[in-house]
Amino acid sequence: NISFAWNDPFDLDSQLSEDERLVRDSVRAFAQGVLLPRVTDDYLEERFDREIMRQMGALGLLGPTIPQAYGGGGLGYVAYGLAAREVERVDSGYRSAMSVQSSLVMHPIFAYGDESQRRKYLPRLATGEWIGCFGLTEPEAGSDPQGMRTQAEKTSAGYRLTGAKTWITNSPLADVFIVWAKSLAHENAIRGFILERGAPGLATPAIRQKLSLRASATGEIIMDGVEVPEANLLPNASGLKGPFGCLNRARYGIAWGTMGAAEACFEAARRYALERRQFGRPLAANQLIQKKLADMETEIALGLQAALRIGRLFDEGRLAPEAISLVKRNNSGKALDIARMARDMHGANGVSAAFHVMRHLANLETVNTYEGTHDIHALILGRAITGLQAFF
Ligand code: TGC
Ligand code: FAD
Repeated sequence: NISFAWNDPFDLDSQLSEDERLVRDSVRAFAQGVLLPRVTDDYLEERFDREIMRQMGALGLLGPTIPQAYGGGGLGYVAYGLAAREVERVDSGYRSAMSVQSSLVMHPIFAYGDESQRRKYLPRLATGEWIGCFGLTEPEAGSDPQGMRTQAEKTSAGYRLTGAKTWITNSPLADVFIVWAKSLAHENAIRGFILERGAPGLATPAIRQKLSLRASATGEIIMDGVEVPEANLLPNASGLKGPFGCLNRARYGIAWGTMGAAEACFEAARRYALERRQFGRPLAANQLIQKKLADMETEIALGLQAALRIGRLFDEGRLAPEAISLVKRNNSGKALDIARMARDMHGANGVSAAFHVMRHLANLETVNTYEGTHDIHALILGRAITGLQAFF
């Protein structure tokens, strides 16, 4: 008799290697033991504690796919995805901090930087001693980063950067800034620069009163003629494919992470429906409730299989960016639907921070928007399907 596991219907577990299971289990223990007990306070107080980065660093969660020679974990993309799933099971904001550091800061330094940049920045980013951020979005350029206004002018010693980035994860506490700017000396091509806190003309005001991702710090990067030495230009990337190469990795992590948040909501809704009684029986005994649980389980099972599949393709070097768009878009949207359903099934308790589901719901609104909105990924896929550009 073949048994069915409601929380692992396709036996994902057996599709993982021993090492991958080990990563999953150790990150789960950290997330449940260290992050979960503090998340409600962090969220309500709109706080991100840099100690969390050191703890993640100690566990090998920062730069897990970067070679060990630079302080990274030397792991594959499936292991990275499993870690994102476990961290986001607790909160999308904590996963954001990890994704930005790993995919959007360490990756470009590793992939586009020279050896001295790698040696200088990667080890301290890997331990969490330094925190990094990634500045692409601007007040007038979100979905269309080609429209950015930030400019780099050539000087005798390097470049002078002027412009503003906004909605930047980690910026208020970052030590290291990967900033993308149009470089006049390179025919106005988009180039990446490494900035450091303390540079004259650099300011990082926090964006307050977010109703989403409150356990993650978000801010601006204001550059008023910031001098950047030549040695801090990323030499090996030019054009939008530089930042997009980083986004591919972060979007991939989101494909897994959102399923962690969805699983947390599904499991909370199941537990609540079994415990809560109305009309003389558990909520879970009602057909409408069971259908919602079945829908949630189905989308999570399919979403996890898709995430695993693109992870394997990534590790084999065969993953097209459009496939990442497909799964980032689907899993973010489905996780948002699942969180909304779970909130509803908790009745009034669902709006309380103590039950976690509304926090996930509010977070997933951001996740559905950043790293390319749900509709922008539809347009990326639409272009791949039809060969026709529908952005403009
Ligand atoms: P397009 O003409 O499509 O491409 C320009 C150049 O880039 C190349 N390229 C890619 N390369 C690698 N990976 C990808 N995914 C790539 N997509 C495009 C492309 O081949 C081309 O290269 P070349 O050599 O010909 O120059 O550019 P477009 O301007 O038409 O792009 C349109 C669009 C909408 C697809 C793109 O702009 C887009 O994806 N917009 C969304 C913007 C976005 O995702 N922003 C994210 C900001 S960072 C963030 O949100 C972090 S949140 C972090 C957290 O807290 O977790
Ligand atoms: P817009 O581009 O103005 O889009 C608004 C709406 O219009 C969306 O629904 C969009 O889908 C739609 N739309 C836009 N263009 C089209 C079109 N051609 N056709 C049809 N519909 C269209 N950015 C960074 O660079 N680094 C970060 O670390 C970072 N962290 C973030 C953290 C948080 C909490 C948030 C909320 C955002 C963060 N972002 C970051 C910014 C994020 O990437 C952008 O918000 C996102 O790319 C969308 O840009 P926008 O907000 O300007 O929306």
